Amino acid sequence: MTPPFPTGPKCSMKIDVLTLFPEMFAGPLDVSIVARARKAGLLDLRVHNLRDWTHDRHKTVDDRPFGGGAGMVMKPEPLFEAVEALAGERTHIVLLGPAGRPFSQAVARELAQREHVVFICGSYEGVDERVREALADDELSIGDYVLTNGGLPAMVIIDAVTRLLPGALGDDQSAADESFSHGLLEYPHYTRPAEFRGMKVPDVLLGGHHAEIEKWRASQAKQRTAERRPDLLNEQLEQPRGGDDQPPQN
Ligand code: 4G0
Repeated sequence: MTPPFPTGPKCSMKIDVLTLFPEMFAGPLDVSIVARARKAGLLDLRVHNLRDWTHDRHKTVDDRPFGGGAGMVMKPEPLFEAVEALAGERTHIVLLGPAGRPFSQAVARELAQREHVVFICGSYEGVDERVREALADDELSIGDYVLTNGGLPAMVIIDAVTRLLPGALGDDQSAADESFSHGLLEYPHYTRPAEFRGMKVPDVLLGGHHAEIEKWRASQAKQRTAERRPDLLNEQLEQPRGGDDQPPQN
């Protein structure tokens, strides 16, 4: 799925995706901020069919597990050949799987610093362990649930990373991002009308007293986080936030 526009060397990030279902990727990555980042040359995203690196008539990508058991396992050969064709010296290779390191905003910031990332979207019951051992630099999970393949996790991560690329968001939007990077949930937002079906916008927001508004928003964010995600408050004490997390060395 190469983009219908030229992608030059001025791209700040290149992403290659290896998947058995490249059709999945049309849609989410062709709208909104990700589409705009691609058109602007900030992101060079290429989705590849793993079957392009098979050699047999049936384009075989999986096989029965040694030792027996249900399900199929993805063969190492197509994955190794694909990665060897796509990767350079400075490529970061990420496997998507439920046993991976938990994905988070901090991990998104980490990935956004890379110049080239290859995502391997596993399917079936998993991939041959030698892919994890000798090919992948990292394994990521988007949450504690099992999906039919790694395509949706790859798209989730690409979305989260793309909006962090310099120039991907408008000035209004990048300012709005800051509250989450402080590690709290967002404060409540309102727009016109000031009263809708009997529901009123809090008076403090209508007064135009900037310092009062900031105080109210901070207290709302803290209260909301305490009620809904007390774990985030603990995390703030244990490891103070900041966009300066260091990426692990390959
Ligand atoms: C089982 C990621 C299933 C093993 C992928 C991949 C959920 C997630 C799959 C693998 C996935 C997640 C070892 C690559 C594919 N499901 N939670 N399904 N391996 O991020």
